[in-house]
Amino acid sequence: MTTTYVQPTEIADRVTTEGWAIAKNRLDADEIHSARTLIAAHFQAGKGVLLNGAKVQPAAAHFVPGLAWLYAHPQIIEVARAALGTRDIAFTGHSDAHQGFTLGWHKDSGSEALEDPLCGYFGESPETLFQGPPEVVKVGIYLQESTSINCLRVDPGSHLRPHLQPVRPTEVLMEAGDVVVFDVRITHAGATAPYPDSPELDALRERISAFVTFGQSGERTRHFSQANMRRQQRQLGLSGEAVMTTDGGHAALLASQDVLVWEEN
Ligand SMILES: O=C(O)CCC(=O)C(=O)O
Repeated sequence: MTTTYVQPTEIADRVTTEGWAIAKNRLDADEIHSARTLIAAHFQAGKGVLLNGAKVQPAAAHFVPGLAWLYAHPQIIEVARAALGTRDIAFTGHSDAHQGFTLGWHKDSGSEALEDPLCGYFGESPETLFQGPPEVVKVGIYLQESTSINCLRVDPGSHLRPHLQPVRPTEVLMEAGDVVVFDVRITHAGATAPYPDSPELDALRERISAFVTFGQSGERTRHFSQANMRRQQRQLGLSGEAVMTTDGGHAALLASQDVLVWEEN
């Protein structure tokens, strides 16, 4: 299945029905270069955590020096607002940076398949969670061209069903500078790890991406945000206070664009 692009005005419709959409040309070449350089330098310095051989920085807006702007970029906020169909949005506190990351099919809402009957971060039953338009969306910023080897995969429509078995696996093929926005309930997967000495491994090691999650301001998003922040803190081995006192500057940038910042409340 091939990837299709949508106009900005179609983003809300597409995310509501299919669970995901691509927004073209949101970052310029200098911004992509800066973000790649800052994330690569951070991991090169031995920072972040190792996850299945990949380098991961949870709460990257706080912890990757100089990168806060990316998570509060006006174009990223515009895409989140378009997907959520409202200006009244909140930053959930989730911001990741990845290098060399691979991950199988999963949902960012948590799921029954992860032995969580209340579907993870929302604390709701599947009967209520997998209904209705998106309330929490993740923006994926891939800092290189996305190809069949290194791309995100999504299962369109799976934000409205609890099970994890993909029905229509679809490659998300993008240019650097495009961003993808998806409902956190959608079933998705990262790049697939090839066999040990595959020539594709080099491309995967150079795969650098960033993710940030916003929701409609409201109780469901707040619940997601609190549970998700607890997970980030566990990954970091930090207490809540330690995360909140490290200020990357993103909170001020977000607040200046009228985005609510839960972690400050
Ligand atoms: O690496 C990717 O393309 C996907 C990452 C992902 O699925 C996640 O962070 O939840």
